[in-house]
Amino acid sequence: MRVFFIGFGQAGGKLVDMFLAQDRKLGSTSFRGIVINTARTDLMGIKNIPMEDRLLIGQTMVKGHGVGTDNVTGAKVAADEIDTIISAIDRRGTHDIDAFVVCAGLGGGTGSGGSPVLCRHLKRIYREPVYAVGVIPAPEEGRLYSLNAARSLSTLVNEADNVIVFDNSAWKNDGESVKSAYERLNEEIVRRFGVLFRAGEVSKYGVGEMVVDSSEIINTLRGGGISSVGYAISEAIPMTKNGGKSSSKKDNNSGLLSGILGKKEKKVEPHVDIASGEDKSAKIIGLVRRAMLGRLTLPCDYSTAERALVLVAGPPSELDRKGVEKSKSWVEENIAGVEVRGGDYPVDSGYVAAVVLLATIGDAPRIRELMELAKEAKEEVVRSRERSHTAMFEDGVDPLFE
Ligand SMILES: Nc1nc2c(ncn2[C@@H]2O[C@H](COP(=O)(O)OP(=O)(O)OP(=O)(O)O)[C@@H](O)[C@H]2O)c(=O)[nH]1
Ligand SMILES: [Mg+2]
Repeated sequence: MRVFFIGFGQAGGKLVDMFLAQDRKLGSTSFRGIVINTARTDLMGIKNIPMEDRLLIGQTMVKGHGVGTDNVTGAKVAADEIDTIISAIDRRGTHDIDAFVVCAGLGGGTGSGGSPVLCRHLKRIYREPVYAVGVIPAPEEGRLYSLNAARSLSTLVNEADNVIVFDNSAWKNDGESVKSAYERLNEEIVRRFGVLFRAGEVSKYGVGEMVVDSSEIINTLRGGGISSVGYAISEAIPMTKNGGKSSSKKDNNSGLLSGILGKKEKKVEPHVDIASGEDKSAKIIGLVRRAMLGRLTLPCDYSTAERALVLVAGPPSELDRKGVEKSKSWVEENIAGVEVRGGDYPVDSGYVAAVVLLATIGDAPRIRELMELAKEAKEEVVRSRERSHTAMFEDGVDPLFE
């Protein structure tokens, strides 16, 4: 899929920076993008995006210093400067893209407030679907972050065609602070979504036997709401004497796709056993199960997913049609809906990986928690308004007639 990424705020900007770095490393042109922020210094920290594609907004209001976790200001700045944002997107070129993906941390101010506004305008202006990749904060980041995320998310699900969520709290290790884990978390995000969004793009290592077209990703995400992604990777594939693993020809592109699946490609000793069809198939089914039952980007009850997409990436010699078909049936038996799409994606790697996109999920504990928190906060505001209203009446002042 050809994706136009927009990184909004600091987390969003860093993610898009990494998506584009990955694309460059692979020698691919599937991804392009711009980054937007209200903080000048954060934009300066971006490494892989040319200056003209880094947009500083809100200068008259916050003078390049960021909106300081105030997502109402974040939304206002985005709305006021939407024409500038759209011009920057058009300048980068949109005619050949399949989808927009807006990335943001939903707990702060700029990306949290700005991304729903941007999604609404993108949908109004372009025909391509608009997805959001939203990072939700860990509870330890504080109540304000959670409230911002709850508010942003409830708007975003109405404005974007689908919101794929990554939960920081599910991914940081015990004893590790969220901040110190950013780099690692971002790698996890970019690895999963990089493989997913890249599906259907023809690589020089061939077209899959069962190609996943971008329309299948789009149809999987069509139900809207919130989605989550699972991922699992195999052990290193033993190389066969006659080159059972993908060739390691030395040319300009050699190894460009290596590393895409996430493990350091290591040299494997030549091995005479060639995995039989049965073995390959069993391996694929095992990986897909691990992807779906293991840690998801947003921990959720997978049995409530309406649709799913199963993607198996690896060297062509390891991709097995029967394995993919059986995995799809297994996923179909385990989710609420019956629409399970899938296929393979040949890459030059010494590993096989499975990505499972669980789309339009019905229940996720952390989302429920965020929504309850937002509801409580709203009730508190109403109660405190009522209290001050009563107090004013007691003083003999009716604010309506003041
Ligand atoms: N996974 C991950 N989360 C991040 C990263 N940077 C920030 N966050 C989270 O994203 C949320 C929003 O933070 P930022 O992106 O810094 O906020 P912003 O959009 O720049 O907004 P302001 O700084 O308030 O103007 C918080 O919950 C952070 O924990 C990152 O690099 N990776
Ligand atoms: Mg910021």
